[in-house]
Formats: sequence, C-alpha cells, structure tokens
Amino acid sequence: MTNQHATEPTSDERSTDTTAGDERDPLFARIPRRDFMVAGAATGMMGSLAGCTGLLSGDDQTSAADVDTEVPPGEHDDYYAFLSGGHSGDIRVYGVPSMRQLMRIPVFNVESARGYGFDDETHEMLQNSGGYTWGDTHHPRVSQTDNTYDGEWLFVNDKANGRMARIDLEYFETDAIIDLPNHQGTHGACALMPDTRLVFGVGELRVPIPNDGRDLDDPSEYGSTLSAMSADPFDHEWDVMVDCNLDNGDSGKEGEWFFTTSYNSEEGVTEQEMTAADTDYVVAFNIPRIEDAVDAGEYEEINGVPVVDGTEDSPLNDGDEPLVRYVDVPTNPHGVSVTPDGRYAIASGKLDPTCTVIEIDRLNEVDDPNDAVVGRVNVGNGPLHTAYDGRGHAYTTLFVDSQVVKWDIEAAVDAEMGSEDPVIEKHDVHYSPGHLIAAESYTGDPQGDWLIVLNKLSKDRFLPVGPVFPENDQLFYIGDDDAGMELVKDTPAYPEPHDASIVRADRLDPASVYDPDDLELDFISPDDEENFIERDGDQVHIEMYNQRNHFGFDDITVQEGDEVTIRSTNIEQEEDIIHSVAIPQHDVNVKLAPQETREVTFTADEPGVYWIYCAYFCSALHLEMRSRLLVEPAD
Ligand code: CUK
Ligand code: CUA
Ligand code: CA
Repeated sequence: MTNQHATEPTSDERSTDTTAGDERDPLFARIPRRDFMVAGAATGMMGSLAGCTGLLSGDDQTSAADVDTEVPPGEHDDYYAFLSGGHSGDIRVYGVPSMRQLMRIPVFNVESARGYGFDDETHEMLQNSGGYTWGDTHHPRVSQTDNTYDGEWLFVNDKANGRMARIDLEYFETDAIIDLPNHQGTHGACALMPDTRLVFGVGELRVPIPNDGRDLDDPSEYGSTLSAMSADPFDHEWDVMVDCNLDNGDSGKEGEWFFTTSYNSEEGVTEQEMTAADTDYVVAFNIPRIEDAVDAGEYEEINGVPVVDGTEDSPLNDGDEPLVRYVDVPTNPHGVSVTPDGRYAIASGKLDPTCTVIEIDRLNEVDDPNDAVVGRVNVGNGPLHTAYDGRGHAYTTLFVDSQVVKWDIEAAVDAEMGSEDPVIEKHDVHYSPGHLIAAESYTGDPQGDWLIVLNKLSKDRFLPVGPVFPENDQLFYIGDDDAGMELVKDTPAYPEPHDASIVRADRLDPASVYDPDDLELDFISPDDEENFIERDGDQVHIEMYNQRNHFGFDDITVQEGDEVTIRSTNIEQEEDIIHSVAIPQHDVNVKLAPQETREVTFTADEPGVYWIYCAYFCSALHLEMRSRLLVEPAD
C-alpha cells in the first residue's frame, strides 16, 4: 500500500488557478475536478489513506487527489467558519479552506484590541448581564430562514455563567447578552428551525430553582431548564423545567421539536452517581405545546420568568399531547443533531459505543417514546458529536479512539440494533476530537465538501510552546465518497474551541463602515457647535470628532476628581481607517471604526498631563495623533 503523499502532485495538479475556463460555481472553483482524481489513480496513487482504517473493500480504495486548500494572496475563502473560543469567552472567525483566522469577536470577555468592554455601552452590557469578565462559549449557531443560513445573527451560550449572547453579523460584534436566571451553566445553544423564531439555551447544571439557599443538600429537588428567547428583539420568553440535567441541543427542521441530551437521569451529584444507570435520555421538547401552556397561564413565575413544568411526572406530560418526551438512550450521551432532511435526531453515546437514531415523526405516533428509536449503530469508542454531508452520511467523532467514523444513516435504520455494518470508513485524527462540523451541516442542505474536526489534544503536531498546548482543528475534504475522507490541514487553535458553524461566504453581507443611523449615539461632525467641553458640577462632558491625524480638541482641561465622559466620532469614510481614544493610566481604550461613535466615562483622579492617543496605526502621522488631558490639582 502506498502512502498518498508518496507521489508529489504534478504542477498541473497543484494548480491554484481558480479562473480556469469551466462552468463550475465559482464558490467551488478550488475543489479539484473529477479528472484530477482519475489521473491520480492512473499514476499509481492507489492505496489506503494515510492514517485511515480502510473499511472499503481493499483494492478498490483509491486515495483522494491532493485537494487544494491554498487560498493565494489576495484571494478569498469560500466559507466563514465561526468557532467558539471556549473559556476565552469569544468567537473566532476563520476562512475555509485556508483555515486562516480572520477575526475574533469578543462576547463574554473584555478585549482590548477591539476596545470591547471599555466603552460605556459594551461595559454596561457586560455589567447588566452579571458583571463577569469571562464566559465559556461552546455552541455558535447562525440564524436561518427556511432551514438555510441567512447571515443575520450568531447566537452562543455561556457555560460559565448561564447566559446567551447575540452577535450581529453585519458588524461582527456582540450586540446583546441575556442573563438566564434559572441557569447556572448554559451549555447547548441552537435556534428553532426553520426560521429562528426562537433561540434556545440549554441549562446543564442541576441546581435548586430558584437557587436562593433552599434545598442546598437535597439534590432530588434540583432541576434544570430549557430557556427560550425571541431572536429579534433578543428577549427571554419562558423556561421549561426538567428533573434531569440537559447537555447539548439541536432543533428539528419543522418548528415542532427541540432535542437535548441528558447524561444525568440519575439526578446524581458525583461522577459515580451520574454514571450509575444503563440509560439516560434524549429529551424531546414539543415547542408549540409548551407555548400553548405558557399562553394558557400554566406556569410558575420564577425569577421573573414563566417556568412550565416539563418534569417526567408533570400533569402536562400526561395524555395524548405531552410537552416533553423522554427517550431512553445508552448511558451518558453527549451530542444530539438532527439530520438535514429533518427525519432523524441522532444522539452519541459517549460512554456507549453507539449512536442512537430517533425518527422524529414517530414521536407523535407512539405511546412509548422508546418506540421512536429506529436505529442504533456501533461506531466505536467515545462517540461525541455527529455532522452531515447531505448525501446520507453521518460523521461522528470518537473521543476515545481518536477517530472520525463515517456511516450511512439509512443503513443504520435498516440494520440490526448495535450493528457495525453501517460504518463506511474510519480516519485517525490528532487527537481526541470533541465536536466536528461539516459545511452548513446544521442546515437543510449541507454543502458536503469540508469537515473540521476540533481536537482537544494536539500533543506532537506543532512546535512545543510550553505546558499549555494549542488545540488542533483539522480540515478534511469529504467531497469524494469513493476516495474517502482526506485530511488536508492541521490548524493550531488557542484554547479552546468547542464547536463551530461553517457558512457559505455569499450568505453574509458584512458592513465595512458603520451606518451612523445604526448606532445609539449621535454622529459628531467637525462643526464647531458639535464639539464642546461642558461642565456640570464635577461632571465633565466632552464631544469631539476625530480623523487622520487629530482629535477635535488639542487640549482638554479638567479638575482632579472630575468624572469625565468623552464621546467621539471617527468621521473617516474610508474603510479600514480605524482610530481610538486611549488614555494612559486611566484604563481608557475605545476603538472607533469609520463612522462609529462611542463614549467612555472615567475619573480623572490624579493631577498631571496625560496624552490622549490613537492606538490603531492609522497613518504616517499616527504617533502625532494625540491631545493633552490636563488634570489640574484640586485646591
Ligand atoms: S461540547 Cu460543550 S463540553 Cu461536546 Cu458541545 Cu465541549
Ligand atoms: Cu488614528 Cu492612529
Ligand atoms: Ca447517566
């Protein structure tokens, strides 16, 4: 068997010419043509993929042609990937297939490069949602219309503090955060499909609800909730309570069901207790029925939120139209995701080597929800998450085996329970994968070309950087079922992405300068009357424009002890000319992109001279772009 890399591609095969005269969709121009692969096979590139446990019948297995992931200087990627930053608290934006990091979007973290958390507006947003300086983002999900990404919003959870955030994809900035009072940690996050009518945060950690000191050491009284929010405006609508815990979540495609896993049906508090039972749950929430209960007043208000009783013994779950159905699945499941056609919810076993296939329509037909289970495939050890290519295949990460397994969904429905037969192929990854995500896998129409596997461990894959290792996000090409999965790129990732969404670039329409009408604060032009320094007692209010290479005032004089508010507009029209208002020794750092207006409030508590300067390198006279803040000593 020859290694696929033994034969160097010819210069033709290595071509990066994306304008070659053919009729392919320019979006997919970089994917090699079928004839490359035939040529590759003909020149002796037969054999198994490096690191691939070949399950295809031996000699027929051709390697994939070398897939071109190069995005030459000046060219753009075909996709955006939005990766959660884990306990960095942010979102990272990558281009795919280059895997270049394009931007970071601070969400729950204070971040100086973008001045996030420094100006009054973002500071207050963080203060009003709990005042924490960090969060733990896991599940970034992009809004959809008709089960297709619409590029409007991205929603993400905070596992650390029980919050959900909304990111505006016009400006690539966090614009709203909701503190969910009945959540200790919000883990899963996903909108209700097909149209993002609601956004869900999945409460993971069981606590007394309300958590006000009652039932401290009586875990049988603990619970968790699924929280529903409207997307725009971003408002908390209701919770539904369960006894067990809730973990990951995904939406059905028809606005009816929302699925989560639960690994703690035991309602335990120790590892031993939480792993005692042979089965836990996929919890299926019937959203219209829950909404009807809210409308009918069948809830208890807790912490200002209508909370519907969805526990197993709830009277609302009696009868023909239960609000919440509990499906038994093997012990301590983790990921759950709905197939692109909306037929099945597939849950990964984590402690059990299987994925369980639930037929969603059957949930309305069967008396015993366990009768909705139509398949159970033995995929390997430690299955965590499943993604889709839109061609009927599922791809599941195996944390323990350090592999990705590709399997056939309908074959799993046809096969005996527990069969390995639906498995098509396994490929090693490096190492210990958590999530994986295929291009547009969460929509009704996955693109079927790229797959990113988010490996928790990188070990020997990169230059050593001390005891804290980067993660390793590996890019696979999955567009050729005959050739199999091809590993094409390792990408070190700063700790610690958990999940991602990959969105076709043409679905987004980001702004390159601000529209002043979209901002809360009024634009400040260079007109004299719009630039002023006003005193009211010991409060000083300053409004000034800025542009290359000066601020509206050369000097600003205040008194020791004054509370100073500076509001400033970057009046530049030209994209990418960013300024800032930075003041040494006052923790002031406000980024101002073109046409943006922000304000910052601080106390001038030490007399002296302070140079207000611009921290973005904006022009040749960037260093000269500064003003003096003169703080006069108090009498
Ligand atoms: S995740 Cu949050 S523990 Cu598997 Cu979706 Cu990493
Ligand atoms: Cu403006 Cu540097
Ligand atoms: Ca369990």
